[in-house]
Parts: sequence; C-alpha cells; structure tokens
Amino acid sequence: MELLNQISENLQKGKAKIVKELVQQAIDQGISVKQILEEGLLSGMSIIGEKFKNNEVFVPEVLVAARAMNMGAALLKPLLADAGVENAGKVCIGTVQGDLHDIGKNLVKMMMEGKGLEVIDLGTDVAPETYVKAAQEQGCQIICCSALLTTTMPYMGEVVKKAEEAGIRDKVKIMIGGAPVTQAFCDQIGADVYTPDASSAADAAIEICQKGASA
Ligand code: B1M
Repeated sequence: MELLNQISENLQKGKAKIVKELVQQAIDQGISVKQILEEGLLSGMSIIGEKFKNNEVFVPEVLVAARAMNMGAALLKPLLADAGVENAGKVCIGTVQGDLHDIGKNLVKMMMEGKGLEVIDLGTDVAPETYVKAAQEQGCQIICCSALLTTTMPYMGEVVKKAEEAGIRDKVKIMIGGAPVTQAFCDQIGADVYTPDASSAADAAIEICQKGASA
C-alpha cells in the first residue's frame, strides 16, 4: 500500500514530522494499527537495520530513524488500549545492563499497556539487581528483560540468579526477548517465557497474570 511505503521510506530518511503526519493519515483512513506498525514503521526500521549492518548508514542516521519510529508509534498507543481491561496485572520492564536499545522494549511496553497491564518502565542499561528490587518493591508478577546485543544477553541469566538469591523466584515470572534472544537461550538460563515479538509478549504476560505468577 502506497501510504505504508511512504511511512517506511520517510522513517528511513529520519523525517519524523512527515512520518507522524503519514501515520495520522493512515489512522484516519482506517488502516489497522497492526498494518501501520508492521508494514510501515517496522518495515522501515528493518531496512535501516540491514543498511546499518552493511555499513551503508551509521549511528546518526539510525538515531533519527529511531526518533521517527518512536513519534509514529506514539500515535498508535491510544488505539491499542482495549476498553475496560484495566489492572490486568503489574510488570516491570527494562533493557538489560550495558544495552541502550529501547525501541523494541517500548513497543512491548505499549502492547502490554494496551492490554491493561500496569508497566513499570526501568529504562535502559538496567542492572540485574534493579529488576529484582523493582519487582519486590512494586509487587510485580513479571520481570521483562529486553536485549539487542549478543554481548548483553548474558545479563538476563544474572537477573534469574538475582531473583533466586532474593528468594522471589517462585513468586515472579521472568520473560525475555529481543532480536538475538531465542527459546534455546531462555531454556539455558532458566527464564520462564521467551516471545519473539511485542504482541505475543503482551499475550503471554496476560496469560501469566490470569493464572497467577506462582502457577
Ligand atoms: Co544498534 N545494533 N548498536 N543501535 N541497532 C543492532 C542491534 C545490530 C544487530 C546492528 C548490526 O550490526 N547488524 C548490532 C548488534 C550486533 C550483535 O550484538 N550481534 C548493533 C550494534 C553493534 C550497536 C552498537 C554496538 C554500535 C556501535 O556503537 N558501534 C551500539 C551499542 C550501544 C549500546 O546499546 N550499548 C548500537 C547503537 C544503536 C543506536 C543507539 C544507534 C540505535 C538504538 C536507538 C534506540 O534504541 N533508542 C541502534 C539501533 C536502532 C539498531 C538496529 C538498527 C535496530 C534495532 C531496533 O530498534 N529494531 C539494530 C539492527 C537490527 O535489529 N536489525 C541494531 C526495531 C525493534 C522494534 O526491534 O528491538 O528487535 P527489536 O524488538 C522486537 C523483538 O525483538 C521483540 O519485540 C519487538 C518487535 O515486536 N522484543 C521483545 C524486544 N524486546 C522484547 C522483550 C520481550 C519480548 C519481545 O519480552 C520481555
């Protein structure tokens, strides 16, 4: 669809204001949030990712594209909220220690909030003990960890260990995700749930909260 291509192309050029306008146009035309996100915004971000990998674009270009992505996604946020599904549960989320990538984490947060979960956002570069402290102090049923770098993924295992040491492992589920994360890695570190995308992460979190985190 032409409008979605335009969103993708302008995102790649980092034209945040135009991306915002085009996303609003797409909403007004009744295009679904899923399509705008996947075929417009995420499609553009994935092309930028390939170019970054191949040294065709560099950090400044990626940063402006990321800004355009966030501005477009912000318009979709209110549309994700399901009416009447408040207080479905409480989770804390963050990108692991040493890792500053937050676009995927923000999408997961957005989808979870859309399903009525209360989400405590710990930000990026989150130390393992910070997740555990937040879960204890805020009474979260789930700790959510995002990682985009192969070098920072091991900190997810540290989160599991710190939760065990703090004696909360049977009360809190640990969910992990991010581009380099896999089900095999989840099994290896003893986390509870791996999901490949933001939407399935939100579904899994709701399921956990409905069953009760200790189930
Ligand atoms: Co970075 N970067 N980056 N980067 N960056 C990657 C990740 C990389 C794959 C690019 C590449 O070389 N091919 C590569 C990692 C290589 C590796 O580890 N093997 C890389 C690198 C090397 C780096 C630097 C080291 C570069 C440098 O400085 N030389 C540096 C590290 C900084 C740091 O963190 N300490 C760096 C910096 C940056 C920017 C700051 C420029 C920028 C981040 C801006 C920001 O986030 N605010 C950036 C970006 C944007 C990328 C790419 C291009 C795009 C990532 C992204 O946002 N994707 C990325 C290339 C790529 O992934 N193709 C790359 C879109 C986002 C929606 O996807 O986060 O995967 P993602 O989230 C998905 C799923 O994974 C899932 O849901 C989302 C979709 O629905 N998900 C979860 C995410 N978290 C989840 C949690 C869950 C469940 C699902 O449960 C809890």
